[in-house]
Amino acid sequence: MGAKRVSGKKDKGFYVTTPIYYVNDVPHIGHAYTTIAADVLVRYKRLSGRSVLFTTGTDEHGKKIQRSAEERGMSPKTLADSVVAKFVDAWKLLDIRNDVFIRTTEERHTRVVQEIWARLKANGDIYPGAYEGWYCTPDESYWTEKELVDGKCPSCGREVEKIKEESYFFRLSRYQQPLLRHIEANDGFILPASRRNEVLSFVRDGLKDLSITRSGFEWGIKVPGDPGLVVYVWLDALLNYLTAAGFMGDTDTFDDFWPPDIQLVGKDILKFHAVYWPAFLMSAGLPLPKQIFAHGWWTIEGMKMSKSLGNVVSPESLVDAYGTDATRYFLMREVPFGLDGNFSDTAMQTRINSDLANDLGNLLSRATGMVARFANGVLPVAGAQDQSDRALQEKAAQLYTAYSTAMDNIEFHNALSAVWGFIGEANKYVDQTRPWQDAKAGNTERLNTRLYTTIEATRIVAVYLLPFMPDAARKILSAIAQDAKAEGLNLGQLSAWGGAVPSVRIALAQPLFAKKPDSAKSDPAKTRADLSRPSKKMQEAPPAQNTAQQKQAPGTMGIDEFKKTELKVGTILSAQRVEGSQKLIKIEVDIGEKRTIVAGIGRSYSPEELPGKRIVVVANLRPAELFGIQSQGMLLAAGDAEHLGLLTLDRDVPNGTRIK
Ligand code: ME8
Repeated sequence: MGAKRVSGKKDKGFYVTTPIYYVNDVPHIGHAYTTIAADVLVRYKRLSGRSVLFTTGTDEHGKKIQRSAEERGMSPKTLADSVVAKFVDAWKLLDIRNDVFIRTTEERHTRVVQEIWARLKANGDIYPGAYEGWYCTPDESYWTEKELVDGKCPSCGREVEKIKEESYFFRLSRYQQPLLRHIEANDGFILPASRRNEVLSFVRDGLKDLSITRSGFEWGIKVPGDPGLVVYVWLDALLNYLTAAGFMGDTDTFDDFWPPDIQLVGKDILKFHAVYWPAFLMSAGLPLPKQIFAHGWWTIEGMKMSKSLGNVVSPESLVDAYGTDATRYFLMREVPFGLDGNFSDTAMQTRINSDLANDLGNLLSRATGMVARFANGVLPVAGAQDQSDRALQEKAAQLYTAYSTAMDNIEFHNALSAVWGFIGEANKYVDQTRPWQDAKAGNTERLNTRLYTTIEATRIVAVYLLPFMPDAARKILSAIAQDAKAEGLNLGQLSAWGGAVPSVRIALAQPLFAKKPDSAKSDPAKTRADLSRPSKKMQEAPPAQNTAQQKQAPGTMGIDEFKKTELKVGTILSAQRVEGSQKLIKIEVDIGEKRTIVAGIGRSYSPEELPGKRIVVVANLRPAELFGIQSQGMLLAAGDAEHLGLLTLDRDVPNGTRIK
């Protein structure tokens, strides 16, 4: 695959890499994390008009892979081929748009490794010797006796092996000072700053020459002139970044993109990328990457992820339970990039319910629902703006700065939190300006401005979400009939206020993210099943009555009895009169799930003023049929039929919240 170019751009191409993953293991949430982060950054850069090269791939040589293949009774290449297919599938599932997938078993890579070997040698940096010390095969790394912790690998804690073999060494020691100078002179070379400090102290402690060959097994790239030895897998693997960029192959691409602008890695492999890799490049006379960013480590429900614990989370299971966009959103939002994080189904469900289904979902359903109801489904041209409209427009302008600054600083969580701040403002704008009142009073110009402003805010949100949730963002743009403009424009143009094209048809949007019921918190599979049918609890709830055990004063009840009534917070999505009845209004309400309720409020309220109202619903009443419509709950109101007041909330509490 060739790199995508944006014509007319004179900037150097922007080159982003992920590590290449070992093929002894199938893809999991950790691999997905780095690759999604790279994809988000790449989409942002493309949206900002940059020409980007994005590479990922697989690390297929070395003792560890050979051993894994032997254990499975297959050749290393057969193992690699089968695992590569899984990585390719996983990246497709997660909507990853890499330009290149590099495998270290490709012929083009062998040529690059041998060429770099020749350069290091010509520079006097390779010499023969013998290595005696410890080796951690799972990490493919050398350790001295002193470095071991309780006799185990200090990095991963697993068993190490004693090795003693003839090998070639790379004069790493020669690069200690140049490397120190480079790190000290370039603040942004290693990020976050805490990791940079770790590397600085590691380099200051002194660099020993590094063994760069292994003997006694076959599975690797042969050492030029000494075919009994294979190239140390980390030298082989790090050079993938050259091969993938077209070194010794597609020279135009290489000239456009080298050196990498940012190399994303997990903190586990920072030493290889921030010490060995720049030293190899210096020796080979090639420019160094501009930035190595080491992100944090994910645990699963508080535990280290491992096959032996059986808690490895695969991209497939995440996408199955939560969908691609919600998975991408969660991983980028939950934890500041650079810090460690913990995955739990509860945390994921909370994010989906409150951020996606509630905040974002409500904005979309209100924006589209109001146009559908108050403007016959045609987005009006905005009339004059007042203070509220201008304030929201100003917030959108501030969002551009906050979002781009966060993205440029690789603070994905901050970019998303800025977008959600704006979603909150847009929802508040609807609550406070109450467009339904203008509709009722016939204030058409003001109503038009409110409707346009709400749709415009929704459009701008979708634009900012394109890098994070590409599918959902496009669906939002399409639901508000603003997708035609999305292609070919950059972020600055797309996010400028006034971009929504008026006079297009808009219908009430379907929810993009379904709420996950609390009862299924620890069981994502159950969550999926439960979403498709009404809750069992609701169907089976017995009518409240006193039991013999509950001795109490007449006219009172115990707290347990009261608790049987499930009162929940909801937002009215839409409302219409029930044909043939003066009193009844059929409303659709979001109480964490969508319910239809037939309510006797038609003499006090018109359907137009109801959407967007936050109300209280009895959620566990047995469904009842009224005028041929099944009513799945009851809303709370006080007063007589002509002077009813709906119970509502004085603060923003998520839909579906239980009232206590
Ligand atoms: O190290 N949390 O490959 P690898 C966050 N082949 N990120 C995680 C993670 C976790 N729990 N687990 C894995 C290798 N990762 C070498 C790299 S590059 C020239 C050679 C991510 O399959 C993270 O990016 O062990 C980490 O650095 C990488 O997967 C390690 O993948």
